[in-house]
Amino acid sequence: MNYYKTTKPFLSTLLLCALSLNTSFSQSPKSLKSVYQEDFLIGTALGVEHILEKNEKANLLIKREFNAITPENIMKSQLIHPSEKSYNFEIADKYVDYGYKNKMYVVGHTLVWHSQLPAFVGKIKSPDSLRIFMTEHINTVAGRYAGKMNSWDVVNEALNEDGTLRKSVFLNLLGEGYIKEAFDLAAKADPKAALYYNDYNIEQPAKRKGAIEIIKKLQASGSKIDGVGIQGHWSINSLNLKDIEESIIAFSQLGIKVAFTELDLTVLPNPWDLRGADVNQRFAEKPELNPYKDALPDSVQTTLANRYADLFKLFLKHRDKISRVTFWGVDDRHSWLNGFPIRNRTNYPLLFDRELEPKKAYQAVINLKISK
Ligand code: 9MR
Repeated sequence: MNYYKTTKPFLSTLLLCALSLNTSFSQSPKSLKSVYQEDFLIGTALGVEHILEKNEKANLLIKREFNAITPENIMKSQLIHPSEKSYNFEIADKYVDYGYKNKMYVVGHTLVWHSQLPAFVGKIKSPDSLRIFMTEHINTVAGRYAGKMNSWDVVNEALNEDGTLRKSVFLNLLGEGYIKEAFDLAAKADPKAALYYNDYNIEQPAKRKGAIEIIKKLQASGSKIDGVGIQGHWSINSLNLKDIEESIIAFSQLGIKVAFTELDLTVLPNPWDLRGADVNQRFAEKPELNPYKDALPDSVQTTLANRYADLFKLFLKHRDKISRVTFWGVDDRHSWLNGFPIRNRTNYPLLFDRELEPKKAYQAVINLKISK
């Protein structure tokens, strides 16, 4: 007797049952990238372990759920350009190959950022030397991946909270024209990549105004800018949908795309009303500030799911203006929010848990598309 013939109907029925239940990740027929296919790209930030495909479960998850990737750290100048004449392209090359091989939208992060600079830049005191660094850096890094990189975060976090320009080494030595210089260098080094200005809290009115000024000045001077990245490091307790919606509209009225480039929602208390992602802000560890050390209570799990559903409803409403929504990490274990702004906490900001299983928030985001 033919085993395949006799067992096939039974197996198909079993499979159909499993698919219709749709409760477990391994059986789920849907994925984030497939349900949002007509709306916008769905991305994730990759660490070295993901790029090197160290964990098979994570690797399968990334390939199944996401169609865009951002390197969480390895393209920052401190790592990719550690000393004046030396570059470290090993992992960055693998990152770009990973995206290319898996037909993903590949983002470069980031060319000009005041943070995570190589030590030698800290010693630079003259505008000429800094200009040489910035020019060589952009030419070499963006030039190397030209034609393979879909998009670059050209300038990252150039603004203060009040919308004025941050007094970074770039502003101090080169003046505000450094932003235009950076965009023009990037456009020349990689004419095909979409060029973005990326920052946190720019959905908030004062900082948004600063971002709009940057974008308008670039446009008025004939520079290429294709989009703005609202990072999206937010909290389940203070998500401001009104600010976010007004920003999507205001930025897209400038004729550019809006991306949510580093989305995560902290569930932990922030008694100092700290918002955003200034990596220099750190606070002391205290047990009461780490309330979900062992597990996340169901009620908070539900709040997280509801907040993600609220956000994605808004994103869908403005799908014509949004190019991409990228989560800042693959799963809760991987998230930078376990160590910021207080070290050694247990946070739960993403859609996949520490075992790489989908959370209620994942299902909430998927359901927005399949329950219609
Ligand atoms: O998630 C990143 C973390 O691992 C790094 O230690 C940190 C400093 O380089 O940067 C984090 O990513 C930041 C991103 O590059 C820019 N926006 C804020 C992000 C969170 O700090």
